[in-house]
Amino acid sequence: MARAERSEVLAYLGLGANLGDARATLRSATQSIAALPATRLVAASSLYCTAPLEAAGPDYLNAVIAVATRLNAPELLVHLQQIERQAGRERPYRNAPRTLDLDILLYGEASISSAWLHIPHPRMGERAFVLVPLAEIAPDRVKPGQLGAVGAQPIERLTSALR
Ligand code: A4P
Ligand code: MG
Repeated sequence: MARAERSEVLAYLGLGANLGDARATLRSATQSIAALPATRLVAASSLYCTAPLEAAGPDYLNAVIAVATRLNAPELLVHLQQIERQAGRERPYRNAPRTLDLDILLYGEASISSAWLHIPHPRMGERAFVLVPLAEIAPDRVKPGQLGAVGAQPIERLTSALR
């Protein structure tokens, strides 16, 4: 179907960074995402400082944003990976510190499992750095009990805004 004929889908994106000026990178990435074709920014969580989970290196800054988009999920992923590359993202090993990580957490109600795209993001339900900012902007997308289950993971809401 041609993009203009598609209806908008509400997608939730996880943003993370723990190298370089993470705050500036997340703000700039949010602006770049808002400027993607057929896409508009609907909501942005606060910025959160989080301890690395299953990873080494400095603390992360994390946030979640909501976009309404006519891009399909693979198209959205290609654009997000381009924004990651523009931020200097390198992938030396799994869960390596990174200048920018952009994950599609949810794409409407879609359930997708392909070689290179899994939606909902398979690990989102185990992670305070996803669930806490997601609950801030979309409490209905967090299942009862999930927040309690990740309550021991260190996460601090920052007073400065993402945008
Ligand atoms: N891919 C599959 N599904 C998706 C999706 N829904 N969104 C594929 C985005 N990409 C998806 O991703 C590897 C491949 O996953 C991509 O090529 C894409 O085809 P990547 O970004 O290159 O690698 P990654 O970031 O190491 O993988 P991933 O899955 O994003 O890692 P995780 O599991 O999200 O963990 N601790 C704190 N405090 N904060 C963090 O942000 N992040 C991680 C990364 C670990 N610990 C952290 C944080
Ligand atoms: Mg990623």
